[in-house]
Amino acid sequence: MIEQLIELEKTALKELDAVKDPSELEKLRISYLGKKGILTSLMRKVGTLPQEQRADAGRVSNLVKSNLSRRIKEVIEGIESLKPDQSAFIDVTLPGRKPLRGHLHPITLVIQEVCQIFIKMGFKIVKGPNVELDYYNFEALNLPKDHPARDMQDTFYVSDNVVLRTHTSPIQVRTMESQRPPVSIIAPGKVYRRDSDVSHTPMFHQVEGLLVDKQVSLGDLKGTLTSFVHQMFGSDTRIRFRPSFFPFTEPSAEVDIQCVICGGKGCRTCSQSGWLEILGSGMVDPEVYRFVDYDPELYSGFAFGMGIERIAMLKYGIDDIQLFFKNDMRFLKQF
Ligand code: 2NL
Repeated sequence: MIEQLIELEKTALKELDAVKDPSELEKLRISYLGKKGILTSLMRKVGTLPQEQRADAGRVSNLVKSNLSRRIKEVIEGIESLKPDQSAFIDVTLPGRKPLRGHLHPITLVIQEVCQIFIKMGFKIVKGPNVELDYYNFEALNLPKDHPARDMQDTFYVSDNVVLRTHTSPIQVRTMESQRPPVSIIAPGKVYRRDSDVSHTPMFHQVEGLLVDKQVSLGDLKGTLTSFVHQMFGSDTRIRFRPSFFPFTEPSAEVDIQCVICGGKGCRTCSQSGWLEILGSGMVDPEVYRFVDYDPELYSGFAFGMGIERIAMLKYGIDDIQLFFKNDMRFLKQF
């Protein structure tokens, strides 16, 4: 019996030394010290031994049991003391964490797309200040101080003579002021109007264009804008020029495209008309040339302007302008 116990202790200690994780250790503990464990069974037999062997066998078996229990406790502590260390190991074979990749805002994407079409036609991109002199925003565009189109309602005034630009036209006035024709420029950027409801935001984006040279005609305007519309909305998009009025162009025309939602049949988006207005345009009013010192007898030109949010909504079938300004990733992620 005693030899058996000593042998058992030897094997158990050896096995305990080889244990690597807590579940393996628990299995080993049960196999020796559990209710049906090897040591437990052996200890039960101590009582059946002859009187003279019983005391020694009892003492040795208790010793083996306490040795094994102590060793098991040590092994547990050993495994646990390894844990914090393990976090310091880096498995270099694991795949790396995918970095979150952002992308451009849909409005930026549409501005870039519009600009790219005009760049291919030879236009140059020009930028200008968002805070603008009244002179460049209104006066030089044939909008004198008492003109109804510069209604206080619509303009953010910084001071008497300074405004947040209500369109990007002042960029073009500044360009004409600083260079002689030929001029062919595209002016993209933020514009500001005191307007805020379901379909208006106080800041939105515009792209305007201007081309001035000798002998520029309404035909050039029509050809340029038709080409733009066909590249932007598809070459089979029907288009119409509808007479209109702007203080800085004469004659003026608004450009409509066949409704992209219903294909011209009439729906809610196009108010049953089958047409959607996408931009305003016209031949630059000779009055504007006076302010930039161009000779209206020598030069003529066309200009146009479009709201980018509107273009983006029509192109992508978005029915709520507020979505562009909420920064909801579920919306933005789609572009
Ligand atoms: C619209 C209409 C337009 C222009 C903008 C312009 C600029 C200069 C001279 C003459 Cl410097 N015109 N710009 C002309 C016609 C229409 O915009 O509906 N914009 C959203």
